[in-house]
Amino acid sequence: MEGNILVIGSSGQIGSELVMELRKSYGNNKVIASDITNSSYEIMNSGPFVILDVLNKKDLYTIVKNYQVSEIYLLAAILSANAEKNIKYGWELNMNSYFNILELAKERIIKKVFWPSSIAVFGPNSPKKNTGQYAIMNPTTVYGISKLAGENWNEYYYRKFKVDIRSIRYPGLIGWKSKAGGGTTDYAVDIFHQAFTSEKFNCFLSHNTEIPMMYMKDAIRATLELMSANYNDINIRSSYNISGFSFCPNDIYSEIKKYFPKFEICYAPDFRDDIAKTWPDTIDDSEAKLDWKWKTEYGLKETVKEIICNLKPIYKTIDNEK
Ligand code: NAD
Ligand code: AKB
Repeated sequence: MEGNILVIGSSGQIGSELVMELRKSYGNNKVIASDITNSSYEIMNSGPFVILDVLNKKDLYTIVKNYQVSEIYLLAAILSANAEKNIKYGWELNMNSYFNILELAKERIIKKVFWPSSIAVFGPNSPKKNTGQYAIMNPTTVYGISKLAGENWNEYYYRKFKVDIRSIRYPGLIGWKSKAGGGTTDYAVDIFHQAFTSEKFNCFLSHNTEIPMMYMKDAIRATLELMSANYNDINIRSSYNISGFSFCPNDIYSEIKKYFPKFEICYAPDFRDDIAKTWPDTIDDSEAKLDWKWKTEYGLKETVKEIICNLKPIYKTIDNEK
């Protein structure tokens, strides 16, 4: 690769894992991590890291120029539940940040863009089962509206300015490297930490609210595969559906309970349950399979096992330090 890669939002759930995988593939010094807050020790000590507010266009242009950036992964955003609490800022961050990047690409200062969309683009009128790539999309949240608008801008900038934009509609992602906050699907991340630290988990979704989800490792692999796919194989520029596995809170709780027999759950559904109920139960990802040979590897059982395995030594060290 001629230039370098800039990841914006490297301290978040996806950024924490994506930066390290990109550094493995392209070399530590070729991947510049950035966020408004410090990233993990691992990220900050294995390659370049800069503090960057993506809404500050001048700083963004300076960093792109100084580090000879040719590819940007834009991960900075406010997730669904938090955006509902501050709709103006939700729109401003999720949209204006993206225009700053799209303009850089239009001016040919950068060559390639990754921008993540979400299953939040779907809404109450979308089919619930096997929701297809081109299903009706009528999102009810400011987050979903911003993602759908972003998808339309992807198409526009690709068609009008030939910008090489690639995008995935991620399902809810479950990782173990960073804690979650601000999303509707975040309960499925938090439940693991509660299993280690407390005997009870208060779930903000109903026991039977089903949502499409995916293990973070699969999501990172999908991102790298899409970004390295041949230009001519990418037939969808808005954003690709991808599917992992679907479950409701009771399913993941039952799987975790196998490892923590005393672990209890109680349900107190709030506004996030209303949001989740407008999203699909399951996703059809035929186009991703066809165009860039996408294939999920992890199911619920394997995900739970691997996350518990990874968190065990971390919580053991914390316990020993107490
Ligand atoms: P996150 O909330 O964990 O991380 C976002 C990061 O952006 C944070 O580290 C935050 O400090 C940073 N940030 C916020 N404002 C910023 C600014 N002005 N400038 C620079 N950085 C800023 O989010 P995530 O889960 O890592 O998600 C990343 C992207 O993927 C988002 O666009 C999100 O909508 C999308 N996505 C995530 C999921 C999921 O389940 N995690 C699912 C679908 C789509
Ligand atoms: C959220 O819950 O907001 C995200 C998403 C599915 O986009 N995890």
